[in-house]
Order: sequence, then C-alpha cells, then structure tokens
Amino acid sequence: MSSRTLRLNATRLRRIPAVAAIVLGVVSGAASGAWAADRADLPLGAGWRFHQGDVAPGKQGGPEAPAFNDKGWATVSLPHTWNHLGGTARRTADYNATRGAGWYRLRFTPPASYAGRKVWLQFDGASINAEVWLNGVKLGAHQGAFGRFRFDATAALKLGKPNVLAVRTDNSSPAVAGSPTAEVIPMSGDFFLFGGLYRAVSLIATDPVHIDMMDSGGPGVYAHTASLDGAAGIEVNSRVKNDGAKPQPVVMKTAIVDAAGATVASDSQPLTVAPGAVAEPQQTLTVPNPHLWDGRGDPYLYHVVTRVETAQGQLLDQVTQPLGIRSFRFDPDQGFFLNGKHVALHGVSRHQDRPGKGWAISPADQAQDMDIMLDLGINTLRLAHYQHDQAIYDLADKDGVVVWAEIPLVNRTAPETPEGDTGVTSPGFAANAESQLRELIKQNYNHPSVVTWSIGNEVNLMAAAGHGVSNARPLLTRLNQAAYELDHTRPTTMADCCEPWPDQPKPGVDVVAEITDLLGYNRYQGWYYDKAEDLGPVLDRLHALHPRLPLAVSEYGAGGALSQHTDQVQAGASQGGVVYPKGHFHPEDLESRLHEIWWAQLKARPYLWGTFIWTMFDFASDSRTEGDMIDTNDKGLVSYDRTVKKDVFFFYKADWSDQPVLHLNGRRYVDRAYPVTDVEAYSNAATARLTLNGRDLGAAACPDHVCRWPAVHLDAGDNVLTAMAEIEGQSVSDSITWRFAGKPDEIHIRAGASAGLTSATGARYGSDAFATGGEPHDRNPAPEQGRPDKTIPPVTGTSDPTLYETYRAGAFGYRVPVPAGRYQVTLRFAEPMLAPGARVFDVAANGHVVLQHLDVAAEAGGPLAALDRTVTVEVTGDDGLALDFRPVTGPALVSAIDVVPAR
Ligand code: GCB
Repeated sequence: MSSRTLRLNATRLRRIPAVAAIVLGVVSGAASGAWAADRADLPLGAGWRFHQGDVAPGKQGGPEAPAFNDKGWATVSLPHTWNHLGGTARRTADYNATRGAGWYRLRFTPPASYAGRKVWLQFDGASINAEVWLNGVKLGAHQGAFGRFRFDATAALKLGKPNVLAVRTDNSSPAVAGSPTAEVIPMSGDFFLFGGLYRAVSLIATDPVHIDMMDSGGPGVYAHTASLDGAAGIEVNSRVKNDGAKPQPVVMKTAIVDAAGATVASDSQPLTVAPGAVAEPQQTLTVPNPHLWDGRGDPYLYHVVTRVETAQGQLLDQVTQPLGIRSFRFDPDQGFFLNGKHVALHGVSRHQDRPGKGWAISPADQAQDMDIMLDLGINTLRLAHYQHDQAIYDLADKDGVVVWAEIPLVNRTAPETPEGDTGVTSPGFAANAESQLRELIKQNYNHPSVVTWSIGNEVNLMAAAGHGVSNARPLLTRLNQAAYELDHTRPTTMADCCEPWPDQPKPGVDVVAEITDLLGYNRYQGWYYDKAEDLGPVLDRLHALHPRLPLAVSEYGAGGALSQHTDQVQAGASQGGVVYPKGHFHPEDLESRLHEIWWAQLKARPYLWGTFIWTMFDFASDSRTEGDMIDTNDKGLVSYDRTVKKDVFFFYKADWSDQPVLHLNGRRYVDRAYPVTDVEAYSNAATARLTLNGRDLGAAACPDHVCRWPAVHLDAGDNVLTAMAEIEGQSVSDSITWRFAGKPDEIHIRAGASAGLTSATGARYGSDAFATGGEPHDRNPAPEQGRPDKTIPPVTGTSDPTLYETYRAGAFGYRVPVPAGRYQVTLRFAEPMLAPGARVFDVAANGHVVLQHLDVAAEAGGPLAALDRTVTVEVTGDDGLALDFRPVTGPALVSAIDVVPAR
C-alpha cells in the first residue's frame, strides 16, 4: 500500500489498525548546501553595520535609503543578535533584553558575471519580523523568526557596482499594544526571542529557469519513499519555474546516488515550462535492494540529484538533497517501529541559544551540541519549540537521530488581549501559523530524521492557568489538515499540558487530544505538581483515556543548579526538604533523584513511542529568577555554556550509551554538612568499588545504573573518594574530593528544609536528612519564591528565626548516625499556626519517651515562638540515635535537631 493511498483513505493513522498504520518516508536534507556549480552562492556575512532601535529619517531619508549615513553604527558580522541574557547569577554589564527594532545595512558588490541570471536574497532566519530594501527598493517582508525566506533581488540589484542592502528586524513582544508581532506566533513562552539577523544571509544566482526558489524557502525538490518491499519506489516531486520570457523546453534528470557516489536509479522527463509558469514534474525511481536509513545504528544516506537541462544537454539548474530510505510506524500499545523493528525512542528537547551568542550560533556550535547529545546516547530529539537551523537537521540525518519538528504555536492559539485569552483566533494569526507550518514542512521535508510534525505546544496553558478560554480546536484542526496536505508521509503530533480529566472538566479549557495522529504529554509530576511517583499512573490513565492514540512524554524535567545541593540525595521529593520549582533553590541532587524516579516509570511503559527530557541545555528565559541564576531555565542536563554536564547527564548516559560510564555524584557539593552520608555513582557496571582516602569501602551493586554506598563516615578534612569498576573488559575509575570541616560526633539537622544554614552561634546545619515519614513544610516560602519576606511575622524568642521557619510534620522519625556515647539532644520547635491544645505529641529517643504530651504553643506562650527542649540520651551500639515523633492530637512537628556529645 502506498502511503499516498493511506493518507487519502484514512485521514487519521491512529484510527487504522496498528498493522496498517505504516508510514513510509524519505529524505533529502533541505537545500542547506551542495548547490550545483551553476548556482552561485555568495555569503553576506561580514561587514554589516548595525543599529539597535529605530532611527529618525535624516535629509537622505531613513536607513533604507542608500545615501543614509550609517558611519556611527557598529560594525558586526552575521550571525548576530543584540540581545544578551541568561546563564549568570546576576545581570551582567552586557545584559540586553530589549525587544524592538534592529537595523542592519550592508554595502556589497555582486559580480558582473551574474548578468542575465536571476539573483535571490536568502535569509536563513531573521527575528521576528524582517523588512528588506535593496538600493532603496523594498523587496518584501517576512513574519516569523524561524523559517528561511527569499526575495527576488534581480530587478533592484546593480551588478559589478556597490549596492546597499538594508534590513529592519523587529522582535517586539506581541503583548505590547499595537505590536507588529501581534499576530506572529509564538505569542508567549518561557524562551527568550532573540532579535536580529541571527542566521546566515546569502545572495544566490540562478538561471532564469530554476528549481523554484520561491517555494516557502524550500528546496523545490521533494522526495519520499512511496513503496518499500524488496525495492524502494522513490517519488520525486519537483517545481521548475521559468522566469524567462520564452517557453523553455527542458529535461528533468533525476538520479539517486549512493554513499559511494554510484548512481543507483535515474529518470529523465522532458517538459516545456511556459514563461512565468511553474511546472511540477513527478518522477518515480526504483532503488533495488535499498540500504535503509536505520537510525543511530546505520544512518545510511543516498542523495537525490535533480538537474534541469535544456534539450541540448546544457545544465540550467541543479539541486542535491540527501535521501534516507526507511519506513516507520507508531503503535498505540507498542510504540515506535523503524524499518519494522521496535525502537524505544529516548531523547531530549533542545533550544538553540547559548550565552553571549543567543540564537546567533555557529555551525561549530551546532555540531558541538549534537556531539554532546550523541555522547549522552539519545536516539531521538525534539527540536523545541520552533524550526531550528538546517545544520541540526542535517546532523540528525547523518547521525541517525529521529526528530520531532515543530512550529512555535505555544501557550495559546489567539492573540493576547488585555482581558486575557478570548480564544478568538484572528485571520492574521491563523495565516501566520499556517505559513510557519508550511515553511517548516517544505524546508525540512527531505530530512529522513524527521518523523513527525508538531503543530503546537501547551496551547491551552493560559486558559488552564485561569487567563480566559483556550478554544484551540478550530485552529489545530486547520493546521493538522494543512500538514496532511503538505506532507502525507508523516503523522502529526503536538505537546499537550493541560487536558482536563473527564470527571473534572475545566471550563474554558478544551481537550486537544485526538486532533493529531500522535500526542505528547508534557509532565512535571514531582516538580510543578503531584509527586514524582505519580507520573506512571497518570500516563496509564491517559493511555486508557485515548487507547488508539500513540503517546509520548514530550517533556519531563526539573531545575538543577550547579552550586546548590541538598543532603538527602536518595530521598524522594517529599522526603528531603521543601523545594519550590519557581524558587531560588534548585538542588542539583534533587534533579538527579527526580530523574531516577521518572525514568524507572517511563522505561517500564513500552506503549510510549518516545520520551523527551526537558531539556538538554539550560536556556535563556527572561521570565525566570530561579535556582542560582537569573533569566535562565535550569532544567538542562548540561549547563547553558555547555561546559558542565550535571550529574544526571551520567545517569542517562549509563543507560543509553554503549560507552563505559562511572561517575561519582555530588562532585560540586564539596563542603559537606554531615560526617556521615551516602555516596552514589551512576554507572553501567554491574558493581563498583569505592575507596575513601585510600581505604577500601567495598563493592556496591549498581541496579538501574545507580551504585550506592550507604552511610559512609567521612574523615576530618579532605576526603578523596575513588570509584572503580570493570565494564566490558575496561577498567574505569572516577575520583572526587569532599571536605568535612565539622566535628565527627556532632549532627545538626534543619528539618523540613532543602538547604542547610549556619546559625547565629556558628553551628552548621545540614538540610533535612535521616528522616522517615512525615512531610516537609516551609512557613515562609516568600523569599524562595522571589518575593520579599515582609508579610510573614518572624518566630520570636530566638536569634535564629530562619531555623524555625521550616519543619517536618506528621508521624515521623529520624535515625541520626552518631557513634555510641552520651549526647545532648536539643529539639527546636515553633508552632506555626495552631492554638494551644490543637497539637500535642510525644518524642521518644531510642524507644524511651523523653518528651511527653508536648504542646509547643502552650509551652511557648502561643504560635510563632521558639521552644527548645534539650534531653540527654545514651547511644549504645552502632545504630545511632532513633528519634520518634508520635502524634497525640494533630500532627507532630520539629524544626531543628542538634545532637552533640554531653560534656
Ligand atoms: C513547559 C513548556 C516549556 C517550558 C517548560 C518549563 O511545559 O512547554 O516551554 O520551558 O514547561 O520548564 O516550565
């Protein structure tokens, strides 16, 4: 069955039995390179003049006028942006998040040899809107920050003479009244939209008869695998435009060339193209015994070479595109199949920015990003939330990475109004979304790596957050249909955040599932909401709700700050201290632990066709002040500047890659709060051995790629930890150094808190650790949430009110690892809100009740007053001190625990 037949009959892949849901696809990388010799490609990268903002017209006119004096402007080269933000603790001197106009001017002299040819200006991307003038003649405008676009420069160009090219870009926020981007997607999102000519610009000369240069930035040649049994039937649809004055008889010569350069199939088709017309020849070529593009294991690429020749054999134009021959399908119960074989797709989402450069990144940056992702062991990649540079799709083709490509329809499907979201998609908005979809599909049609087109991300988020109504279905339905019309070989998808459960409808929030063929859910259980352990059950419920819909997890992730750490690394989110996802403390260790919990659940659900970590690299996000950075989303596995792989990177690498991995965790938490702590490593070894300052601490098993040495006693001063393992015959090791500067027989615990602190008396408190049961609480989340702490009255009767702001509550216990001896145990309490009598509990130490019927509010004289109780306890044996907090009325609580030797 050909895929065309499939699309025509079917309309929805998921409604067809899984067996029939075979999508055949092809490839050819877009026209990012490899133009034939007859096409001249002149990069216009150097020598631009730039001015941020608009300029009042002078005597000579505005910057678009050739005679305009731009002497005072900065000299820049492309790619370029004026925006700088993200990746730092504080805003730096070069911080620039200004959105609005940016003017570029270039003087250049095109060769006189272009005479008689068509000459095109090509922009690989300009943000967000661009208007282009050549020698004062307006060539056109483009709206949308991510697609490639071209203008016909022939009439305005002066060959062999100086020309002046002027471009006004505008990245104004769509939310500003009267904004020129008011109908240009995306309307919002947490990623910063860097402005300017941030991708390449070039001048391309062709024959007047050309493979259509004006097909939404696409290559003009579109190939797909129409049939695949013993042989592959490759259908090649081309567009040939005659911009000459006379009818032009031509021969379309299309060849498929293998990786060694041998022609394995060819076809010639004569036709005549009328002046001003576009001919659309279709050619079908047969590749016998095709070598399949088979993902990371064997990403074999052919090339399609399409030549337009005159009847006499003179070459007029030529386009070369990569071609990967493969079949794939998605099954709602079994996931993804490539060339008939099941492949568990595991990968990441990626944004395209970097510190200092923003979106203006180089081909070397693209290659480095791909190398880091391959090192991690991905086999799939979500290029979020927009079309990326061609370089990365080319790399994905070459490296066999399966790609989810998408348009920037984010958060809402209508322009924002002062009243919130009306859900009314204006015609201009819909047209822009459709045009960006057309560009995405046309420009990337030939990439074998791309398997699905996403038409949106979290489009009802704003409505779900209470800002009006979403009403997303009409536009999504239209875009979905448009995607089918542009490409019947690939299924559609989208990323959904906010689907209401059938028994809990949310007024104004529409269900967007079941419009696209596939669906991804963005899930943040245990980070923004719920508990980490809820992820799997929630997915099972969604799968049951949409049994015919192949599901992926299109995002999951947590913030991870390199300088922030917490002590109870093996605890679930509810067991350590409180962490605020939008707050100032994003311990790296918690990011690791959450991923361990999530991945165990995702891996166990083979019905998921793919999983995508949010996100590969930290990225600029001007709406955030979180973790240890400003203007940054820190959910990356790798730092914004790509220099630091966070611990969690090695957790996935241990599972996904075939390289030996042994990585000790917590290497950035050097100055330790507790003398006793678990040591963990991520590894794909079966077991690993640990030494501390040369002493053997024994071997640990590494189930699920986590090796753990519990309750390791640190030495005073430096602790050199070395892990060693044998992995497939190779000896590997990793060393880190921690420091313990406290007293080995003292422990100070800050209950309920994820961060430690040093008290007014100089005691070093670690974050909540050694606890079982109960829940952490924070009476004063305001500073963590970035709000001033004014409204919350401090706890009185102490020089350390902060110590009493967090607490653990419920029925719970602490197992404090101190050696045998006599200890003074000080328990610190403050009743947060209840009146005397409402909370009464006992505290037992090693089984003996030491505080009976404690009523903190009554004894301290009311809520918000510190109450300390010190008891002396004898610890015998090696089990340390057991403290149990037993509720009598209401939940028990404690804010801090100090265990020091009785003197
Ligand atoms: C999401 C969005 C993504 C955000 C992410 C986050 O669901 O799709 O654009 O960056 O959450 O980090 O909150």
